[in-house]
Amino acid sequence: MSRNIFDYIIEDRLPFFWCEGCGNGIILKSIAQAFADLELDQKNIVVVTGIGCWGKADDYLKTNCLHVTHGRALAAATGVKAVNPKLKVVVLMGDGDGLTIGGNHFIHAARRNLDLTAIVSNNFNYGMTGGQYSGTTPEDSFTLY
Ligand SMILES: Cc1ncc(C[n+]2csc(CCOP(=O)(O)OP(=O)(O)O)c2C)c(N)n1
Repeated sequence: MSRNIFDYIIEDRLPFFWCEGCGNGIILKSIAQAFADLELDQKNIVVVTGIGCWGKADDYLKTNCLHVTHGRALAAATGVKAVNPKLKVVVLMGDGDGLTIGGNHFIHAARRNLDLTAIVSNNFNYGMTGGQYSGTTPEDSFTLY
């Protein structure tokens, strides 16, 4: 059966709430396209999100979703995968979420190597709270904060 992005994205919720020029919508569309290409059943996908602009991605998805505390998405996803390894567990994190406040969980998730799919939307700053520096902000650069 051929699938398309609207098997995974809730069309009624469009447009996305992200700001004009933000790449998050393009990333989410690409993820939905990947789900379609792999012909994944929505029931077998669990998308785990943290907090932040990118953490809102689950608002638009028809898959199972788990929206958890800032920096802890990989920890929650580890629990989901440990209980049911057959699930396709996809973890969506901002750079602040995944690599800064969540930096330790990132290291331990890599060490455990449980076959989670971790996707970091790296906008090089803490977007939702106004542009504070994150762990990926390039040295000597300025954000709008
Ligand atoms: C424990 C905790 N600390 C701080 C916050 C405040 N907070 C909410 S979103 C956010 C920044 C998110 O930035 P990032 O993860 O890079 O995602 P983006 O918004 O850029 O997509 C912060 C610091 C929070 N919600 N919880």
